[in-house]
Amino acid sequence: MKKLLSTLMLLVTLATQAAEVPLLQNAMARKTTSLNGPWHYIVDVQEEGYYDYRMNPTRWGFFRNAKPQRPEDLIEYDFDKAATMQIPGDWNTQDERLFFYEGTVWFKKSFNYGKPKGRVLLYFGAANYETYVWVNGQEVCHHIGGFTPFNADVTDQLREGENVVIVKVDNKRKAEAVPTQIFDWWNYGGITRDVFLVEVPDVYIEHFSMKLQKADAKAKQRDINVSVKLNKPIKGRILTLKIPELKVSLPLMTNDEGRDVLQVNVPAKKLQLWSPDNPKRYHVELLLVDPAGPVVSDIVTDSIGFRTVEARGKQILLNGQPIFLKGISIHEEKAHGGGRANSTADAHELLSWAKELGCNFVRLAHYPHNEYAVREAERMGIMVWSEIPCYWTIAWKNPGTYANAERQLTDMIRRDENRANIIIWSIANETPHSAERDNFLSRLAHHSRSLDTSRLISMAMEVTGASNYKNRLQDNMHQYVDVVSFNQYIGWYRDVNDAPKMEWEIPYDKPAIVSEFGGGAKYGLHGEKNQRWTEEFQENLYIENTAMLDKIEGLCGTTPWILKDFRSPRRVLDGIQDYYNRKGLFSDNGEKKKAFYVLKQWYEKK
Ligand code: GCB
Repeated sequence: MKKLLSTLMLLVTLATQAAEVPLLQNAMARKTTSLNGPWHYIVDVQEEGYYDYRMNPTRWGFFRNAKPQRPEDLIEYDFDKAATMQIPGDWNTQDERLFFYEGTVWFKKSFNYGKPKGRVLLYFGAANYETYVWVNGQEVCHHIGGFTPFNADVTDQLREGENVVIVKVDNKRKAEAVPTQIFDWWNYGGITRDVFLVEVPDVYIEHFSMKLQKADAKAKQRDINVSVKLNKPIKGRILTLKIPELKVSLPLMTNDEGRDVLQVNVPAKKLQLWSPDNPKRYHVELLLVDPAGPVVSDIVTDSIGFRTVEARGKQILLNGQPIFLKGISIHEEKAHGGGRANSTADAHELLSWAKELGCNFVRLAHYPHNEYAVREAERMGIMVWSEIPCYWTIAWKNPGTYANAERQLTDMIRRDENRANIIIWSIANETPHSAERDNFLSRLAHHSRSLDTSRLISMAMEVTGASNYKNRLQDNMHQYVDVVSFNQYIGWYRDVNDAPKMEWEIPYDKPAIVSEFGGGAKYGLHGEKNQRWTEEFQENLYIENTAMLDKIEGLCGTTPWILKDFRSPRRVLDGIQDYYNRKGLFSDNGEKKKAFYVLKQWYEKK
């Protein structure tokens, strides 16, 4: 009897339990209902709404439910009387009390919804860092990681008419988190990217990828590998792939895992390849046919570019041709002032500055940027290095930390797998050497390759100097990456007069990227070239560094640090930094510093 009761209870829970489901790729291209706009919020420093006064999670955590079970729960809070902030958006720049805040904020959004035909997923572009979501009082997901999307199936929780979503977001820094406690950027909290509902049929296309196979220049035919996955392991479902401009229309049929693969052959002459000079993308449609009749039950469309990228010896080849990556590093911060960037317009402004600088490449540091930014870069012909926040001193020995990093890597790849402009997945930045770190990062490199072999793997390493002026790049991780990249700060954390004497040895037959160099300057501050913080100091640092880089054998690209001054709590120098890292070539208000022109001229010659 007891067993029966507990089984029944389990069934009841399962029937109503919503959960995070695998990421829906290209969710924006489907039927969506935006939940962006004003959300009520309550700042909850001691997490009163989640724990009781003994720090036990409360069963009825009263903030969880907009219509609490017990009326007395309403006594000490009222979302509807609380202020609102714009979502998407960080809380730090929307409420001055929250500028430095790290902790929990509760959000509430009410909305009307009609009866959906199929399933409904609640999709978050990102929320930093740990998020719990309740729909009409029921928990629908718990997500960790501040820069990747997640979605939950909320079909059974939605009702016709008024609905309520409650979200708890906590951006406390933690030793075992990814990133860990110390990092050089602002810990913007909140629901920082779009939120929307997506309607999908019961059986839908969860994910598909299209990748151009490498071929030699004389090949008459080019092959595109297509792979499709449904949300359910259903065998025998028919799909049609169409690329109208190439007159491609081909069938696929799922296996018992709900997957299929296909090779599309296109005459080489007909296929325009994506490149910075010609960022060609093709309209692609993938249709799922209803088994009951010739009706399309699901459709996904996208604009997809085709290119190859490979490392050969010390060169990087794009579409078979050697290319120098004229790059710049970028943080995901709005072009004017601070705050998280989260729209195509934000991305366009930053990327236009990069173009003006003569860039064909950007390092989107130090975490996956929003999808609009990657897509806008693709449209503008800018190649991308995309990375996960395994930054500095991660808890290498902690299995949970590894699982977290792997999950972020997976979701970054899954979201952007069809973006031709992403040529590098980066797995880490400036990580101190140890056996545990090598184990952690090599597993990540293997994982990345198991998901995607159509891109290069790299990570920003550190150079270990062999003697005072002789620098040797020595890192066990060289064997797991395709491109060896390293950061160096000659002229900033070391005397600029050392630059001409520096020798660089990269003892690996792999392409090398200098993934950071630079120094700080306060826009408008002028003086001698040896006077720190002046524009002239930074200008001279760029002159000396670019001359030094010209002597590095096998250098195939660089992403100086950084496009624009960005907020960082580590940068406390009054009157100069004022909580901004000042290494930007643009000020935080978009004014160009003198060093901008040095780099621009250098890139013109590359
Ligand atoms: C680095 C880090 C970067 C910092 C930069 C700096 O090496 O990778 O995140 O912001 O140095 O300004 O010190």
